Amino acid sequence: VQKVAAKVFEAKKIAPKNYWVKIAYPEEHFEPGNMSQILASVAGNVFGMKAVDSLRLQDIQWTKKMVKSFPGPQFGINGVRKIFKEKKRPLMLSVPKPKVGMTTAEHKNIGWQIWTGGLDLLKDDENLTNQWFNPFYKRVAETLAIRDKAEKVTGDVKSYLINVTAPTVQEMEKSAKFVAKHGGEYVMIDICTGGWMAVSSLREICQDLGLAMHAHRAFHGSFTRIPAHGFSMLNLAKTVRLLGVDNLHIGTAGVGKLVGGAVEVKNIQDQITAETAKANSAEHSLEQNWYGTKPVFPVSSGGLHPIIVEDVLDRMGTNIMLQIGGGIHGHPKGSYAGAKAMREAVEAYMDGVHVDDAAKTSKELRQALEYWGHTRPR
Ligand code: RUB
Ligand code: CA
Repeated sequence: VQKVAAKVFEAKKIAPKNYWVKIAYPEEHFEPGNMSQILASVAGNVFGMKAVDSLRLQDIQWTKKMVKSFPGPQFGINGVRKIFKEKKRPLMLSVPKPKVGMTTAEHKNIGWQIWTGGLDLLKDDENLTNQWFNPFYKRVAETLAIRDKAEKVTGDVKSYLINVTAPTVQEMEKSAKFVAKHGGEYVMIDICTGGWMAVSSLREICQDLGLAMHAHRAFHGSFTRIPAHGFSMLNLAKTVRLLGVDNLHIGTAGVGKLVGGAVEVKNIQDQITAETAKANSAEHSLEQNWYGTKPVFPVSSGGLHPIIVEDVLDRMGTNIMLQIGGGIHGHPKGSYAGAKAMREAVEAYMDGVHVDDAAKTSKELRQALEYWGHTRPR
């Protein structure tokens, strides 16, 4: 018992009943490679104790042995860039909107428009899995067939982030195998509602099938968002880097519609991409040596449109993925024009051209500028 007990080694009082506390655990406390066991321990019952009014787990500094007990991403940023033969610019993805309710024919038609309009990836949304109006197997087979055509027409690599989140791991495995059999390169999983065991299991399945993994974080706001309570987004990001997802949504650094300001999001970006991430006192995060774990591709998404893409790239740099849903399909001339506008906004940024100037020579970008201006969502 003594051997596996935890120790408080620092407690800083910041208000009468308010402390920042650091706690060390011996490695023997844990089952290496079992995230569900580890988090049941360090982020478990303590959150429900009557004696605790509120509690925030801000960061976990993982030891070498623990880091090495997880696979980390199979592809990482460079591996994903290799798939697309694209070394520099942000990769671009789009979720069809409305996100549920379209038939398979409608859904794949949106795919065709955004691929031929210049985007790299079509993406399922978090709550589209296997519903009657757009069943999984039909959607995968038909959409990947259209994808192949879009590749022929454009001469570029195109892919599809297919949501394999399922009721059981067995079902998820069946889905992933079907994706691989039909020539897909990617699957997507809802990491929070799916759970750590599902993410770990899918990582193993993807290793066997050679598929990359996209992580959607819907539900995270229920435990990350209140500053004085819960499990931070930083923790979530580090957890899934260990588990081995290749892409993760981390926010728009304050530009888009969802929570996560510039300081927080930049710190998370650093933590999921660095070889050794520095401590950040403003964010109360610790140094983390990743011992060779591959970096995760940060995905910026939520309430973006082509005209404000440059604001995101100014804040996060160009080594990211950009997802735009409503800001493409809501373009006054439709999804194809929206995709063109987004592609042109990104190309302009890469050439150092301001989006307002680029709009003078691009019809689709001009229409986007007239429609949205530089407005950011609340
Ligand atoms: C984006 C969307 C995604 C969110 C997820 O659509 O629906 O689910 O971005 O949030 P749109 P996050 O581009 O129309 O806003 O990326 O913060 O995890
Ligand atoms: Ca969504």
